[in-house]
Amino acid sequence: KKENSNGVFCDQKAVFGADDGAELRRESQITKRPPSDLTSSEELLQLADSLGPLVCILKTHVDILKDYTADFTQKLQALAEKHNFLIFEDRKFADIGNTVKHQYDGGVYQISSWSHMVNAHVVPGPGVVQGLGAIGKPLGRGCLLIAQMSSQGSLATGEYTQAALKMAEDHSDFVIGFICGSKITKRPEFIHMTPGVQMKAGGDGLGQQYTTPEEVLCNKGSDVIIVGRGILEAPDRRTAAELYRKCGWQAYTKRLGQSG
Ligand code: UP6
Repeated sequence: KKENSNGVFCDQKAVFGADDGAELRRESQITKRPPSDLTSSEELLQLADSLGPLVCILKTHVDILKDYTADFTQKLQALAEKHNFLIFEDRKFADIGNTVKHQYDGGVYQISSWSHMVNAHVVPGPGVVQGLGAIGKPLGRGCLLIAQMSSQGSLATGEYTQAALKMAEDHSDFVIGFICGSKITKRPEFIHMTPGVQMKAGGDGLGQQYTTPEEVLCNKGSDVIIVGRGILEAPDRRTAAELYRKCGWQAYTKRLGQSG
């Protein structure tokens, strides 16, 4: 188990950590690196190899790759093995059970064959989890339910979030946790993973809202931070990933200290 098992992800992107974000912010003011959307398989594989030792999970959006081939997922699996991280395809399934079964298992990407975990919206009702589970359970895969979203004006709040929790409890043989902004249940079998994380709170002009690792892991009680552009747009992605990893771990252990 890695030190950062509470920690930082990649989003076709990557993961990092530091004592505080000041150094990174200073650097990014000096070096204006053009943002990369990581639509190249080769670049993503290079990033996975470089940041693999620093992340517990690598989150992908396979459908934005412009040059996807089945070879890519084989190489990604080999890197996951080499660096001991899990693969999470952020597909956000949201259809009836029968359709998501096909989307998960078939098509061009055959996601169930290489991604250790996927996620789903709960808006269709329990059929979405049952459909995904029919494919994923025999393969030992896991599913995260989207209980809350980081974007401004999200409708996934209140009763909707509670319905996601209930759906998870009813399908705990396949649902392993939540995408959420804060801890929504004390049940230890569910993991909480939070996107919308950067060293400085703010937004991206398209509705994304950022919170800091300290706030997410220490104050909001989440277990894992999901970091995309905080790493991808940094002047040095490895340094940034290490910064997030370290900050995340410190915030997590601080919370454990407080609760213990
Ligand atoms: N994501 C969110 N918010 C959610 C759910 N998922 O941002 O509520 C995903 C996005 C993106 C990543 O699809 O892949 O997390 C966040 O990237 P960023 O750090 O570059 O904003």
